[in-house]
Amino acid sequence: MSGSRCDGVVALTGGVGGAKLIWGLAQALEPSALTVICNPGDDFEHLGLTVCPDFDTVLYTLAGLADPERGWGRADETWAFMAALETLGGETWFRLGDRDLALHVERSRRLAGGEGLGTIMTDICRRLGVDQQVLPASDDPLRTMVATADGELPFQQYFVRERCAPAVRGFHFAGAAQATAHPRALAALSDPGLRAIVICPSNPFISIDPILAIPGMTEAIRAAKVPVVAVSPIVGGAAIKGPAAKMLAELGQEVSVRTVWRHYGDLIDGIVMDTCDARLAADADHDKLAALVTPTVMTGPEERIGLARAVLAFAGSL
Ligand code: FO1
Repeated sequence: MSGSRCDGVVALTGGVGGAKLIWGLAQALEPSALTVICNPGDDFEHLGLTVCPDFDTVLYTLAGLADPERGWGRADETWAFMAALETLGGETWFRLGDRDLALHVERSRRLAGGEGLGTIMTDICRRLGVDQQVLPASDDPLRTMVATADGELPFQQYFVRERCAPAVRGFHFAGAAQATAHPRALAALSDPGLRAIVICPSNPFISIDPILAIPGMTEAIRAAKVPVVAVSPIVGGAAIKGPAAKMLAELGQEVSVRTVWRHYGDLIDGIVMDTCDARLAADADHDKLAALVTPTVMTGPEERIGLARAVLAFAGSL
């Protein structure tokens, strides 16, 4: 693949699971051929800083800095700031490691100076050696609000502080209607060299829907007229990581890859499901959707690259 900066593949992603596939795609493609659009819905303001968890997970993963156990933050982390904050009686339910804190302080300083989030993060990507184009879906704030049996909660309060305990009733993406899709994301989606759009194995309801809720984003994906393939985060009736399975059950949905492909509807041309869900491929066929049955659990680098290659070949075959 060659040509302009944005040709090749556009991938939509949330946090940990999506970032693993992004890493695999980054090994399989020229850096200039991959544009990543990150979920902004998990972002929030905390301790006076702008936190962008899904973007940062992709950034640290591509930079080789991510903590493999936690799934978020940096591997070479220390926690002196959090310990000092605790002594002062500060808020410690959401942890920012010392090195991660530097990213947050610098991002927030530049945002306060009037720079756009995408511009700041492109510069930070370059400084950390990430050559792929990684973009927030929008420079504007978009915040996922979770309707629960106990009332509405901002996403990180539901996810981290309440540990996903309250039963979920639905979601609201505050600011989505007013948000402008990032111009470079739209440019990548309309690039003549684009050959596939990949929806990573991220939670459709809370990681991908916030991106799709931004005016013009879904339209741009449809207008691209290239194969759109989604990789299921639900494997064998369970989520690989995170609260997706609990959430689907609370929303009264079947915990199955079928729910994933029906959620995306005619936006996608293909669904990638794990070998343990092979019996559902016939149902996808019945829904007039192409299905790829392949191992999707990314336990190590080989599996990430293998899945990336399989997804690209599948998209290329559609
Ligand atoms: N997740 C936690 O469970 N606890 C934390 O204290 C926490 C801190 C944190 C700091 C920076 C960051 O980028 C992510 C962080 N996460 C933490 C992960 C984050 O809340 C979620 O994993 C994502 O939002 C879901 O994709």
